[in-house]
Amino acid sequence: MENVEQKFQDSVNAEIKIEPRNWMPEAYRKTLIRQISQHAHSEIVGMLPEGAWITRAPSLKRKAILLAKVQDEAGHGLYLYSAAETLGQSREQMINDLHSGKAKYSSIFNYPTKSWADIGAIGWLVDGAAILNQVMLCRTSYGPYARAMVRICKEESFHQRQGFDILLTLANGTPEQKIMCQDAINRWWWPSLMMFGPKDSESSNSDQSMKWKIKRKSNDELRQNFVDMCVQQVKVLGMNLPDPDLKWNEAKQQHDWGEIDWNEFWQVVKGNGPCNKERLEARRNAWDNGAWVREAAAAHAQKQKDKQKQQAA
Ligand code: BYC
Repeated sequence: MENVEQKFQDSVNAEIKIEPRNWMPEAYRKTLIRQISQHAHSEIVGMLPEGAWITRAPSLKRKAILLAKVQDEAGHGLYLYSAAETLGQSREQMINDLHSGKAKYSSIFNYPTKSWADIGAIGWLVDGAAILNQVMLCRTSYGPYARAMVRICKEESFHQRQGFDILLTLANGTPEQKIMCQDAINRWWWPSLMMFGPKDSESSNSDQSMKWKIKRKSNDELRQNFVDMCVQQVKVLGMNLPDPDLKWNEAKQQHDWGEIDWNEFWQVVKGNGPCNKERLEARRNAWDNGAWVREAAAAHAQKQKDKQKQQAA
């Protein structure tokens, strides 16, 4: 046993991708199923806050772009569920775990989208945070997850730019539009920092995930990269980040920033955020209302199979 485990770790250390047919420690399989399925759930639940603005987008062009973006998120969810299935977890089990509240999804999607500017802030900040985290995952040690992330990252880059473009338009607009823009940045800034997960010192999975090269950069490292990036980009918007403690640290060559409200983060993760109940209810309803589609697809597949059998006979 020790031998196979050592061989596995040697492959990981040598940057050889682990594939579904390869031996892997049970705990590696489990942590991947946990992370990939939670990632998939985040993509699917993440369609809801933005989906709420498809009917209210300010122009036909903005509506078409938003529609495409939300459809992209559905696609990301599907690639990720497929990647998790290669580890032996059924799609049904993953969905059940989401609906029962057993599986987590990103805390960020439990906040409401109150104005059109929120769609810009989600694109710029939420997709921006997601990209930093996901670019690292393109090199994650499990082959199917890494390959899914390559395509996802390309699409996320477009998402981030469309969000920034929405905010830039508002930032150059009327006084009311400028206020809307700043208000959305104020509300989405801190929850975006929370997306990277707890501080490294509180991150229960990080040590092992770094050893297995599932994670390549720690939660705090990525959060730092994000803050440094946003400080530059917000200048282009002519807006402010809502943190009086944000300042350049010459010695570190990085920015320092204020304390995240970790109590809020854990409350949201535990199901007590502003929209947790609404989000899960929407997902459960979508699943129930889509039952006839799944039944029809299964009946069609069976019919095709029977036809092929008849032809072969
Ligand atoms: N929210 O030990 P840690 C998108 C949990 S979607 C909720 O650091 P890990 C998009 C964590 O699961 C992008 N829970 O964990 C879609 C763990 O609990 P469990 C979503 C969180 O896994 C639509 C516990 O806290 N991205 O881009 O090493 C529209 C301790 O944490 C959160 C991904 O899913 C959180 N924010 O690191 C627009 C990326 N943070 O599971 C955009 C893939 C932590 O032990 N995931 N927890 O019960 C990852 O990279 C890692 O799982 C994380 C956390 C960095 C998130």
